[in-house]
Amino acid sequence: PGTETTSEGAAEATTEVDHVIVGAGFAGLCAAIKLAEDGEHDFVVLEKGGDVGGTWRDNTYPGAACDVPSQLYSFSFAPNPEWTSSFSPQPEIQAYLRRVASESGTLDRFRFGTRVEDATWDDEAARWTVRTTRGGTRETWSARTLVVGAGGLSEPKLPDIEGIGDFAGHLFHSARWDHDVDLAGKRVAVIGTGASAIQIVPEVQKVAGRLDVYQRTAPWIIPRADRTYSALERAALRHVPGVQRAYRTAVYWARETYVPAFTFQPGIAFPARKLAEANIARGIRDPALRKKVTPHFALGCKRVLISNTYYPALAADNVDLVTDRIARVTPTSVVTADGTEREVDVIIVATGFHTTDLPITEHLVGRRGRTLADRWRESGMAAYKGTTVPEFPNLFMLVGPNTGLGHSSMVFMIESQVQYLRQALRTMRVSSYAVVEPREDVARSWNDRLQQRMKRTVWHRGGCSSWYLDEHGRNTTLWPRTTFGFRAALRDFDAAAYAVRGAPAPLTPGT
Ligand code: N01
Repeated sequence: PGTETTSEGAAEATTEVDHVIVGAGFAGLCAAIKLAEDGEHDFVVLEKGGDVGGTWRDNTYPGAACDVPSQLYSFSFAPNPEWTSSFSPQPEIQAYLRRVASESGTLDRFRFGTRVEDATWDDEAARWTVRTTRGGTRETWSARTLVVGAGGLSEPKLPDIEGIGDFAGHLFHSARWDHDVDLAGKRVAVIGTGASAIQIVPEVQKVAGRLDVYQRTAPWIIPRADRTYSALERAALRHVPGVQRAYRTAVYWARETYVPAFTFQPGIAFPARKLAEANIARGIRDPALRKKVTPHFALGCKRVLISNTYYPALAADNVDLVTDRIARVTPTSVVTADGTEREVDVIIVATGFHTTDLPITEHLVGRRGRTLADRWRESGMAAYKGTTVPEFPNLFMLVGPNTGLGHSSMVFMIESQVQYLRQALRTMRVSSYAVVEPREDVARSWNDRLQQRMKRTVWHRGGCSSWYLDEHGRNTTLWPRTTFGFRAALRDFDAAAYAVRGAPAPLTPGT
């Protein structure tokens, strides 16, 4: 795509395109498909991995599956009659994304194996300069708009534990599973008890000789209402018009009822708490172990997890749930604060992701010459409508600040943001704007209102710490209202909230 130009004195060619999209997960793929649909064909998708899929390409751990119902976890414009169960396993989601990408006819604009080194706004040219490396080759792209769909849960966070770097056995993060390591009969440690760990533990328990699960905070876990679709159901989903949409709509509205229950009136979460307590009682007989896994914070404060197999796995003979703090790791063992040393062959760190300190923001340089990370270090992670940021013209962040969900599908949020992007591009085209940048005052009041609302939520008041909160205790990751509220807010591009600029004056010949 684009035009290749080599500017005088520049070391490498610059390819000009209208739009650069970063990332080929749900977000980047959605943006690519919708831009192409609007006739905006001059774009490139830069993806550091070798395939589409994002988080669903990277998280290949045993047991990986979605905890959002399948019918909701797909694009509204690309329903999937192939789902085999109500909660899809990772390979099905990855296959779905591959199919959607290949049928979209946009794959020729995807550059795999391409890492974005930095992206810098050139205010005079009103363009982003995006520098990349692909293998040993450097490439530079110049684009009017930059769409960042690099994911909010994509950069693994390793625990800061003394000696962990010296461990001589195998150690890997849940999102970078090492399939070459055979766990059969091994002594394995899993650090963490979040959404990833509770899917991993039952699978590892089946094969490991011994498994130590290191729990810092017990999570709330309700039963997983999963079931395989019957042949009749699958046939109906595939062939009877409207059935799939009816399933989707039913799940969607059921999920929206969680918003007031879990976020604003924790008391209403009482039945869910009872369900979670019954889940513990059903899975574990030993009163001491039951006590260890019973959480001490309001349900909903951290992500509510779903599993039918985690508690029975913890109760198995070859598993130990360790609640003492990890003091250090030696080349052969994990040592806890009480002085106990447990020898292990493999350590699996299921310790989550960089969420409020997204690494890509260190490499996005805005109009004032500072990085987005620097801006956010000063003001906290914040964007206007979760998508655009003052000082960073023509930048659209998909899955940006305060767009995460605890209750429903991120695909819905992504589609809402892509709708906003499309409307922005239409407005720019019709009104001949070269630059749109959200106004500081408008962005501030959007975020002030959001944070005011946040104070009433269980995420602030539920007595837990979680990746939802930044170091100042502000929730800068989740959306505190209904998803249809978000969609309504992003339906149209509100140009009045933006400082806009026309096309740059053509350069005087000879300059
Ligand atoms: O990560 P997490 P995750 N020493 O951050 C513990 C999505 N997701 O990968 O609770 C010891 O939730 C930490 O302890 P604590 C979903 O949105 C979805 O599991 O902080 N322990 C916690 O137990 C999810 O929320 C799906 O005290 C340490 C765990 O590690 C998000 O991804 C599946 C530690 C980290 O939990 C992240 O989930 C998987 C340390 N130094 C993920 N540092 C599905 O759709 C951290 N921990 C199914």
